[in-house]
Amino acid sequence: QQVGNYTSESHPKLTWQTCTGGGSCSSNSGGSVTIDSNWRWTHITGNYTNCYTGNTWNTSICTDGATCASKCAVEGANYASTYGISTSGNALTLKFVTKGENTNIGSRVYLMASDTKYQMFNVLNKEFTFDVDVSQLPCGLNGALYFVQMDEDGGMAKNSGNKAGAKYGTGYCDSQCPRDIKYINGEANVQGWNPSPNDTNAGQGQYGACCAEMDIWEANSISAAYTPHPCKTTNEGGLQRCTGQECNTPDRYGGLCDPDGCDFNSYRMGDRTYYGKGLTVDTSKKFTVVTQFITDNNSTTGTLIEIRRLYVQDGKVIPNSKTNFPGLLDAFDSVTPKFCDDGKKAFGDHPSFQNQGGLAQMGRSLGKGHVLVLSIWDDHTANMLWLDSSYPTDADANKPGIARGTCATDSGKPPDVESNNGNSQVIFSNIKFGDIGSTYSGTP
Ligand code: IDC
Repeated sequence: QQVGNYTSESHPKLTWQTCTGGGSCSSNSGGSVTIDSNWRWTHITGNYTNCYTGNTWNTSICTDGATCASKCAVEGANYASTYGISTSGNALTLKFVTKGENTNIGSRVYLMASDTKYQMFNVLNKEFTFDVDVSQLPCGLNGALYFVQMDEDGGMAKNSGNKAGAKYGTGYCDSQCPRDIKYINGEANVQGWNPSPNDTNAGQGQYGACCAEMDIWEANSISAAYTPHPCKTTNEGGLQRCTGQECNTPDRYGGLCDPDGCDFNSYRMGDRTYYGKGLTVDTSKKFTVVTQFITDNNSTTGTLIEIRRLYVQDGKVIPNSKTNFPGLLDAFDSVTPKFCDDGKKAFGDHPSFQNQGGLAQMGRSLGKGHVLVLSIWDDHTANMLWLDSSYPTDADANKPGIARGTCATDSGKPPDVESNNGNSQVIFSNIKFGDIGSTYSGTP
């Protein structure tokens, strides 16, 4: 995985703030974002021949993973014109479909501390806050802000085959153990690569990239969820390259990570008038999302025992919704071990979260340091119905846990949203990180 030199890589700047107890915040003006390596043009070093086109590898160059990585480079990116990514001050806009030389669908970017290093966060006993505008995100789309346990340098130090590093957005992993990653551990994922039958830009190789994931925000204008996903990979959830069953497939629950997570989605948890256009958290306009990571001893090295959520909109603090299934589930308004245990039981969900070590294991992972990911995507596997509709679609929608939002069960198909909702976008702004209570204000 070499570096191409046809387009110089210039990361869009994004400022964000660090806050302390008294509520005073200081700007990190050195922040920027980089786009994930998978979206980049990859071609023979010093030559315009593609190593990968559409959803297939050029197997005459890429005879095996190591050879491919030694011959092929990833290019610098034209952020706005190719990928629909732009920044202004503390705001990042991600557009859904961008028609440039090719048609680009969605994107995934990482916050950087310098030109070559990701910004690392330890959120334990801290608070993470941002503003979001989801008003232009319809059914089937997901504007996501989350943390994954990637390496600070993208894995460059560990893998001699990776010459591109964090600067070029390498080293991604998450709790789905994705197998669509083109380079993992400095090798191309060319062995066993199958072009996707329903995605002209993606495929799956024999390897996947597993690591723990903390979804602070997966949302559109209809539904939202926050979800810890622990893993039993090396280093309490760090990147581990998987093969076969390790990658959560064919048995979704027999792999190295928890693919479901313990999700808090207000609609799914029984409050159907809380989140949406014109509702308590009004998604027709911008609002602030606050997430607090509480440990048992109120220190950054304690055990994670609770993930709390609140919102601020128009100067008003809005407490999180409460779970509402009388006789079935106590009223919870945050993610705790008891919420996860009782909720999974009440809904009859698989206890993969518990089997992978639960909230404590998620906390051990977060304590190792995570990278911040911001993305916009559509869902070629489940049409985002797990977020905004009734899912599984053949289950009784009146059964607690099935309904997650008001989108139709036939909505969210990528060909539909890509042709009808191409202008969709998400705007993330005003990121603040700091002591609990220091990153927001408002009237009760
Ligand atoms: C969700 C995950 C999400 C992931 C999605 C698709 O939380 O991060 O992108 O799956 O793989 C289910 C579904 C399962 C859901 C989960 C939470 O089978 O796909 O996980 N859940 O909605 N049934 C009950 C809960």
